[in-house]
Amino acid sequence: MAKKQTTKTKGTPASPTPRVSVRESGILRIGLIGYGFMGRAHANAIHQAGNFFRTGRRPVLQAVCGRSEGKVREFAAAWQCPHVETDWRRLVARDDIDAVDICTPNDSHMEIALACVKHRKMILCEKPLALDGKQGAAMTRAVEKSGLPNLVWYNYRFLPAVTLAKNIVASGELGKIFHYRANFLQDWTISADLPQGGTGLWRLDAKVAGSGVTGDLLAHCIDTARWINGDIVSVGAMTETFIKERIHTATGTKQPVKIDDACAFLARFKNGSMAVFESTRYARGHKALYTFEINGEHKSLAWDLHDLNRLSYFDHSVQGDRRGWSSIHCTDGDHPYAGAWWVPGLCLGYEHSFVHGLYEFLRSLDAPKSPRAYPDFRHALGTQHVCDAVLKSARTGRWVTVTQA
Ligand code: SOE
Repeated sequence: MAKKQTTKTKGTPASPTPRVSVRESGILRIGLIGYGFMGRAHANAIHQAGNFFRTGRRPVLQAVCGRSEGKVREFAAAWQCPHVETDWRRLVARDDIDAVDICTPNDSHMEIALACVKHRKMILCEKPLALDGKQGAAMTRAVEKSGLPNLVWYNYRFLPAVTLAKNIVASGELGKIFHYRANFLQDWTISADLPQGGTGLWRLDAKVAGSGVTGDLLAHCIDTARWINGDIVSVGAMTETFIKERIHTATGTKQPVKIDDACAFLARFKNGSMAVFESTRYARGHKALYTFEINGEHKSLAWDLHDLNRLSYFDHSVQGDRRGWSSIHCTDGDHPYAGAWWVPGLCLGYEHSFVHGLYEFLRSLDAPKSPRAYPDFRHALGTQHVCDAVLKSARTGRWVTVTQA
């Protein structure tokens, strides 16, 4: 079936043209640290990226590291990974690794990233960048000084409908932007019996996670918002911790819960628009409902993770009784990334966002001076600063000016 030509949108770095074939001249050997839910999402991206997108380097999963030898061997067998380590320091030091993919809980990102710099490895780091802006700044300084390519896995921006929203806003079609609003709603921590700490539940332990929904979920919304609508300059926030004590898996005793279970904040963008953000793990019925909407002078856009292939679009210039919201099914050959996959009309899913993120990273290795479509450490540091400002505002009850990265 004939595919449409890829259209280029003015001023955007992110309109991928995967069918332009670049000669494959090498491989990128990736060492993955951590093999949980995110480890699987990343391993899948490493497997798929080279088959669907041609760049100068084909990614391969060269080694995987985890503390439990049995489990890590099982993971390596499932993902056809030839080498296994049980100490991340050994993985980072390996000569047969070009890039390290950090898929561990947040409190270890900094130490591992600094070791990667020491061993001259490129870094792909799971979000959020660090526990806070102070750590994030140290990591960003080190990686930038080293000149090593670096990415942080804010994956949602790589979904075709989200990239299309970015491209439409960058073209200026919306006119002046008035409003940005985003939600990320879940319900998995409502039970008071759920412990904190340990595999899967480290997200409830502030020492390991840094924060609750702010760093885990709102960070995604903030990354997308800053990418599409520019810098956030000030925030006014409130947070709540609904369950004050939970058993800690390490001690078996009840300990105070120090993460934010829910957070809502108002924000002002540099471009003059205003925003409302909300996230909670207590929205009964919602498992992972990420939505955003942007209202401009001429047009509005809206997106919903539960219907991730669609971008809703309102164009005020349409006259008379045909004026209304339309729904763009972003699966055609000229939608971002879609032309590299199936025939028009067939859907992509959550996992493709990681494949596309890795593709953008590989593409930028071929053209290091071109603008990047992926979040690097500096962009993720900007997001971290917004998270810090949100938490400070909630603590003090005052508006906070955001430190710019
Ligand atoms: C938390 O439940 C979580 O898995 C986040 O950690 C991810 O970043 C998000 O994409 C989905 O929800």
